[in-house]
Amino acid sequence: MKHSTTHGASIAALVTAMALALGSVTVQAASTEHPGTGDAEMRYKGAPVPIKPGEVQDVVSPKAPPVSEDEFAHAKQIYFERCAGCHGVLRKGATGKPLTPDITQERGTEYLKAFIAYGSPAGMPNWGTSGALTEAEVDLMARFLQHEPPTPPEYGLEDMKATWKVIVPPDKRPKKQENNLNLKNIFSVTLRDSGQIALIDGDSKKIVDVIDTGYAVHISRMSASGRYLFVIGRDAQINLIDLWMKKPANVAVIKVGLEARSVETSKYKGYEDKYAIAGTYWPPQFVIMDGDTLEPKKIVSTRGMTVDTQEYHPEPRVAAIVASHEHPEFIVNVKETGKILLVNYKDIDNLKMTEIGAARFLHDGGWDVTKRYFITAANQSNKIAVVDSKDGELEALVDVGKIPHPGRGANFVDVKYGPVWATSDLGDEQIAVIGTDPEKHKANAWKVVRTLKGQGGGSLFIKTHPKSTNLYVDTALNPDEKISQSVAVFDIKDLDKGFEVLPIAEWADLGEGPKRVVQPEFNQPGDEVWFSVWNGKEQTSAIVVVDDKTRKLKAVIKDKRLVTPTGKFNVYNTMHDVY
Ligand code: DHE
Repeated sequence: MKHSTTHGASIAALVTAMALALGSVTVQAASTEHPGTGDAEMRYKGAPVPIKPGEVQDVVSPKAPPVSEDEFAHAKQIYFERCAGCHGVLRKGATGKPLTPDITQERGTEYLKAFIAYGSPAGMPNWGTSGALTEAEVDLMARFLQHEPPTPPEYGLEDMKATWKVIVPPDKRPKKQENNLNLKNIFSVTLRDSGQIALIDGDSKKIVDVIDTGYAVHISRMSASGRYLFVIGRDAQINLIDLWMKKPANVAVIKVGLEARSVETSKYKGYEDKYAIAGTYWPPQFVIMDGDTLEPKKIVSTRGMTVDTQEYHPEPRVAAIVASHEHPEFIVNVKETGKILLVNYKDIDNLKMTEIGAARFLHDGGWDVTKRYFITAANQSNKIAVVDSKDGELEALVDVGKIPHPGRGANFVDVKYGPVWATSDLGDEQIAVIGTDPEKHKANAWKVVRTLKGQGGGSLFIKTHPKSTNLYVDTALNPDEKISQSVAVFDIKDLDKGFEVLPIAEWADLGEGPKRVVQPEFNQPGDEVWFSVWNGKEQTSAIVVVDDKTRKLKAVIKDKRLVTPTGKFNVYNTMHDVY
């Protein structure tokens, strides 16, 4: 995108004034495309929302400037593609500022036009001067934003059931594993832009199968027994894949909303494979389903009051969900309200829920090594929340660097401080190492015992394995190609030594493209670590396998079918929460 050099002094002053008026957000390494917003954050949050403009109901506000029917349709499209990821579908504000009509009507059309066109140092992209929106579109958006936000439809049991399909009923499925695969070492690989997953054999590194799933697949999770694989797309489609079949395939499918990111299955003793749960971004709710058919059983809304100001939020999205090992419970992160719900599935008709107040913008997280404590990022609050899943209470809120983003985090034993869990950050180069053993290392528990310095900001995932002495940190969204295309590896036995850089994308030898290196994932024996080299849809991507002991290249998996690989989920490690 080009940058305009024609900012008039008066416009610049206006933009600065507007930035102050609308409040300010944390400023990281400023992007050249979008002044004020870190490149990494822009790339991460700016993804289109998969809600179709035709699905939402228009609400015209008499006090707002006129917008024709055609214009409304166009504005909705732009809003869902460009704005909703940050400002929220209902414009109540998420990582971007609130844009409800009470605020926008007061500002008026000219003010909003300048804001949209030029952006702000507080984080708003310069949609007009970058050429992303035309002058007419900027004018349209300035008028559109003064109307009530169009509301996408709700999505209840009937809607879910209308999409639900049991392709192979449980009684027609195999009674035992009917293939010769070493299932424990299979990887389910997200093929983000082809709406598929690839099953890759960790032993032979061969693609076993490519299976159609939802749009822009996000994550895979395993049932407790290791038989069923659950895959969820951004479009809230869940695919249930039976790994016991001669050729693993979809056995059930359902759409649980309009937009989603998380799925999990019951893991408590006696409930293995019994239930599944999925959380949606829209509508803001979660649904408990049968584990072997995906039949939706119970839907619970997450709308409610925020943890701090205790104001109503109409759109608190469901982020990470984990299955408790201490009780028959799911642990559900509610992003905008900053609450963590312990949802007891023992009796779903008389559902018991414990609401734990943590901090706003809960995102991703994972278990400590004992699987008693759930450790999760409240990313825009720059905090890590710790939940004691045994006693059902908040154990600690720990201050860390800018926008922590652990994935599921990394557990290891620090030579000086005992058992620890670590997260890297999206917004800076820090890696926070947090003590996790309140029994034998009480003084260190839930404190940042060390802060390591990685290659830079833009980190999404960090990983190690109980058998490894290496800690891998990606920097997939760093604006510097050298950094986004490589990973840092620390020696757990000597963290003070600093890191070594592994040039993963260079090893893949792919030719053109962004080639972001993302999400380290170990194989089942814990002697190899796999990285995705995430290229454009039309470009060649790959998976690079590194020998963990020697840190040397072991294999490059290249195949026409590997379109935009991102997340990789080893069956055994995902089943047993090993990370
Ligand atoms: Fe993710 C996990 C949400 C962008 C790859 N992502 C998650 C989880 C959430 C989430 C809530 C935790 C699920 C759980 O544990 O139950 N991700 C979001 C977003 O809202 C966001 C910021 C924007 C969007 O439009 O989706 C987003 N995520 C991305 C990407 O751009 C990534 C890098 C590439 C991609 O595939 O889209 C990406 N997210 C991942 C991966 C995980 C994930 C690989 C699982 C990591 C793990 O090890 O468990």
